[in-house]
Amino acid sequence: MKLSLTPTIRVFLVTIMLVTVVLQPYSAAHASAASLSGNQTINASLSGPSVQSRELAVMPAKPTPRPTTTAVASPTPTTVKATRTPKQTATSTPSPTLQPTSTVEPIATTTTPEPTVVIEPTLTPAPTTATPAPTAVPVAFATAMPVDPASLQLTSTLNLKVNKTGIYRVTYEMLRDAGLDLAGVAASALTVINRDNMIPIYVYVGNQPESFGPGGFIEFYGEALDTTYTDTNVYTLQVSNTLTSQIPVQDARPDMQLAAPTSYTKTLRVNNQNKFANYAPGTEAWYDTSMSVTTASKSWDFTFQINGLVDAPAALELVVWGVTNWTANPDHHLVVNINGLQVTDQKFDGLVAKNFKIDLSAGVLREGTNTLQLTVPGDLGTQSDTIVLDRYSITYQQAFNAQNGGLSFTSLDDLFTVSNLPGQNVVAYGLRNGGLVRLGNIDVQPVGETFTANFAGTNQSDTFLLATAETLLTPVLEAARLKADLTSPAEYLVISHPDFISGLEPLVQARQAQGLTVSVVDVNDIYAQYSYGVFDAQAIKKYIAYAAQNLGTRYVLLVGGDTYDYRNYLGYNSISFIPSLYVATGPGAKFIAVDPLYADVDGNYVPDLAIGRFPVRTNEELSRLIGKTLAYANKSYSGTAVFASDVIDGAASFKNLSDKLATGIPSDWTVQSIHMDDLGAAAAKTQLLDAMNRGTALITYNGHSSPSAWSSLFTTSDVAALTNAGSPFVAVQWGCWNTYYVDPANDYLVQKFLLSGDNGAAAVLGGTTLIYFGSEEMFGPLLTPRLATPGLSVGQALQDAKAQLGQNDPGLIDVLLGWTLMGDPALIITP
Ligand SMILES: [Ca+2]
Ligand SMILES: [Ca+2]
Ligand SMILES: [Ca+2]
Repeated sequence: MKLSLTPTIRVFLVTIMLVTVVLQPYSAAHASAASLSGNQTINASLSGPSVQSRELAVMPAKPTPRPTTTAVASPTPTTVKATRTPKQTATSTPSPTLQPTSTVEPIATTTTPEPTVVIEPTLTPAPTTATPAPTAVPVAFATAMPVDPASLQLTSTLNLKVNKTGIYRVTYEMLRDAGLDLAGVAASALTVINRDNMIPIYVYVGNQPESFGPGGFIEFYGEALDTTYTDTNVYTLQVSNTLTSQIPVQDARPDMQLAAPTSYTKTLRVNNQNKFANYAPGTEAWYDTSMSVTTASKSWDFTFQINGLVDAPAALELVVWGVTNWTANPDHHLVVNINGLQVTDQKFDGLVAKNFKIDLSAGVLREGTNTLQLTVPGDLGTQSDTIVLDRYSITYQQAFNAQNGGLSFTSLDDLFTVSNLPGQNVVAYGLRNGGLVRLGNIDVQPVGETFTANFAGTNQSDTFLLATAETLLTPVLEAARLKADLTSPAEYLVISHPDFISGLEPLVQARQAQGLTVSVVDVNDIYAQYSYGVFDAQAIKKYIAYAAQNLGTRYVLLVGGDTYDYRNYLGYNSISFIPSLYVATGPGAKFIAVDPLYADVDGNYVPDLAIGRFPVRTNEELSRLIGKTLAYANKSYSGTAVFASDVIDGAASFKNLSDKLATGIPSDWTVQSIHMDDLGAAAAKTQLLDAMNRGTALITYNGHSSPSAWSSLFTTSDVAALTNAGSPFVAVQWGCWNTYYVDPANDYLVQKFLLSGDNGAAAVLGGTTLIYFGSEEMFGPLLTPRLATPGLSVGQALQDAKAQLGQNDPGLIDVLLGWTLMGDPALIITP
């Protein structure tokens, strides 16, 4: 069986070992003791089953195990480097090499992130008797309205952070304990703001009827986010001079002569985010389970619970990805059973996301535990069949019985009866087109040990949210940030996680001494002003665009490491100090971290500023990297370069490309060529290590690579043996994945070169994705001479080379965005 490839694209495969890696106790470098900022609250309650085995991000590369790892060999193909003509087409996908090849069993970290302030709710009796007198006629639903900034008293502000959607209650006492005592404030002056809109709130003033105080509370409808970066939305409580948006109370006194419906249509959604796949063909990179067979059928069971099933026709929606991509069509065969009954049999082709909607007859679903079984028969004659379960949902008829203290449903009727409520203080809201009413005069009756609530519907299809007062959601309270001045001139703009700001001083002084205006900005101030306090990489992009247009910014340095596991699905507690933007760089690389996109101000995928990152996680790492950056400026070995290359691979001669790039170096430099084709692996490695150790300004490599190795020439474990302390080099890596920096559990070449000691590199350039040989043939000759140009910074050299490349080849996203700088963009290779 041959891989499906278009004639213009050649993909080189090598066989690597499947390694089962047992990590050492979680590296301090990843789960640093550094405090989590308020914007990086980690959701401790992960939904779904705990992750038993964890895979690395799918990378067509060979991970290098840490020193104490044990490896279990099993051959698996993987893509290391592809050659192609410069223009990509969407039809080539180097699968089945996309299949995950490694599993990582992390040792649980003992580092527990500092929690943000969580205020335990004070149980407050619900105002079932204190509800304002009901009106007999329906009231208008209250909706959000733009806020008038002049009406706000900014001295009294508190952030209310929510990560679930529903009705929230925050009490006077919780606010007081968080530092905001609102005793005596008129209810009408309390304002909750989200994204520059006043949202409607319900205020119960408490024991004194005149103004807010003890026993009082505020209720609001909080909506969680669901982005790559966070589930946490930020609302701000402020005191306003003008009347604010109050939620009206609707008389919901039930007419018990009417008949209440017995069920509503419920959709149970199961989206376990167990593993990350950067090749994912769907809309997001996280999936539930990868299912792979060769020629023998295999089945996977997924169980889900239904409590309160009303037997009726139902539906299953299944989102799966075809992964393997052979010349055969179809590549995939999937049989779906529910509770032992086959409900569909599907065949499909290629690397693709499929959304199957399957009707289920009455009787298929059961009360209690149900089993979705997915079977991959492996009977298509292909070498293997890999299908990924991304998510599924079940839509069925559900009785009106509360679970976990409440119930939310959408239905149309004039009377509703909700049973199984754990308390008698029932709070209920109606939601229509984003507008809210609070329901008054609900009839609550004890039934055995639980309670049943009866209330009038509206005969419109409204959403109702019921909960007992004790089970209402509680926001996390946090002092709102004062507005920082982010308008200082910043030719050299540093965007830093707060942990590292004080440690940046030596670098700031050095750049100021060059005559650059320097501004160091706390990334949390950027979130506060550009994303309403929400943790979002887009805020950083917006601010950089502002700085480019208004602050004279030419250089951007991001200070802080990153992880692709922003929402801690894997439970490693890895921290994103500065998040990354993600983009598709090719047909098999869909979710790729790319800092250069931050520097693209006009949206054409060509960077407009010089940008680099210090991927540090501790102040010790920052200190080392600044030390090397400044030492490199004073190096005694300027004008020295090494051009090393991998063995030839078919039509891809890395030696030839290396020699071609070396012609871009000025003739007064000392250039050493180290070609594996000429020397063999062992001698080449010896010469390379010698060159690194004696002090060489520029070390370039051409060839197959991974996050942890340059072919067999150099690996992460070789860095520790380098003896070039005080004589760092700049590494320029032509190959795939060698600059990958967002793994949540492993340090790779980037971190080893830059951060592990006083040896290694002062800056690293290369790919964070699968890079095409043809792209590098175009880009390499543009970049190399610029790196050697006297006085031209490495960041400027990259920007200029990409600008020139983009004029003729704007589609080469793999290098325009996937080729990055880890280090100071103002670093100069040749003074
Ligand atoms: Ca998913
Ligand atoms: Ca196929
Ligand atoms: Ca641009």
